[in-house]
Amino acid sequence: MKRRSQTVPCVGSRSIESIRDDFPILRGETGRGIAYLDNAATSHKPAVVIDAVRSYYEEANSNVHRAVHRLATEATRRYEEARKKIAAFIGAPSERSIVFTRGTTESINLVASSWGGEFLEPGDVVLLTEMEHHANIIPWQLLASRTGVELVFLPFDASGRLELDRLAGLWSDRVKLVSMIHVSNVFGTLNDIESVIRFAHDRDAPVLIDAAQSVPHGPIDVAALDVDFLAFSGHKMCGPTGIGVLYAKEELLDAMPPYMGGGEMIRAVWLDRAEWNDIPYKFEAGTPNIAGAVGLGAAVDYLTSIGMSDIQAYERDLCVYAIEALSEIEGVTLYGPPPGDDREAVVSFTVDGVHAHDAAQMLDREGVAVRPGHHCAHPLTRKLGVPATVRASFYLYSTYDEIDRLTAAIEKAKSFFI
Ligand code: C6P
Repeated sequence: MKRRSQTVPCVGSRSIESIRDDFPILRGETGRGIAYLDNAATSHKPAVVIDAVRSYYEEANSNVHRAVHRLATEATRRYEEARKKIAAFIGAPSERSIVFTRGTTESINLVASSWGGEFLEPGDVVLLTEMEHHANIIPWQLLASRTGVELVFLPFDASGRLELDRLAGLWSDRVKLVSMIHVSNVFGTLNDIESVIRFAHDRDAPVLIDAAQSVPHGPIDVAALDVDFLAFSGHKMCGPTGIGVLYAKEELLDAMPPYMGGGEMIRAVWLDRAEWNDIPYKFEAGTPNIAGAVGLGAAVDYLTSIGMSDIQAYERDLCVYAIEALSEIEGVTLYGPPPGDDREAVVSFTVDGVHAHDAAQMLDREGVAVRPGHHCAHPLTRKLGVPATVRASFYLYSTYDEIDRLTAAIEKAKSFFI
């Protein structure tokens, strides 16, 4: 019998059963039939989020910041209310620092294109790591090919941890920005961004954090971190798809040129020139994803009501249980650090003699949803020397029973293929 740290699993004061009841997809046939362990790809949505989106369309549908009629006023109120909630959720000193984007990918592209395009020169260096998601590689490659900026990569070691002791050796006064992942979407490693931010700031370089896999799963305080840019996605934290956030220090946003042009981002336009709107609107050209922002505001309320520290603690318990259970299966190789304070609940593994895609297909037949592949982190999996891994990732509604279903399904897949 494997260890379960709680007999009646709870997140804070809420039982998992009652939390699962908050999510319509988990209540019915789908929820009972499918052990959804693909939360790093996207999370399920609680009824309060679905209701907030529906209520917006049913009671307040209109465009924002434009008309004076009462629907437009109400739509604007809900949209801006969501911005305030998100600022409070991440400890931002002001909602002026919160730019709504489509997600982490767009947030990083915005910084690379606008800040990078304006402030970086040929020969300047952007320091990344080898465990980045493509969303934090490609925008910089595109910038490098346009401007002659160079990219330098901090390596990770065999345990899936960054080799932070090599940071000083890779540093030069040409490094003008560090852009790095907070929690690896393949290894689950929780990187020590506090040290990196201190190190970079001591050398006058700002830091961008890809927080796609951290903001949904634990507390974060951008002011305490003194981070310069932080990017995350709504859909991984109980919010709708197509909405995300770029947090940036106000002085950086003020100094940056617009990323896209169009309505909303201007104060005045002449035929030959224009003046930009204040931040954050300067970066929100066109009609925004109003319903998405409202839904994300509701998601933030929901997560806050459960408690981010409690969510993190519960997920870490699940992670310990999953890693223990998986490591008992012969032929399973696990990647990433052992459970601990620098490890979140994303577990990647391979099964000897079974391709990750075949394993994931077999698991699906058993009602277990995982993700196989390179997880949009090609350089990482290439360095591991595997074409693909199977990844199980957890959230606040995941259960020990789902992990038992995962291990049973792996045993079945092994007996089918080997
Ligand atoms: N990772 C995964 O299955 P978007 O697609 O913009 O919402 O998020 C991109 C992104 C950026 N950084 C990290 C660390 C991520 O994990 C992701 C999304 C998903 O791992 C889909 S590829």
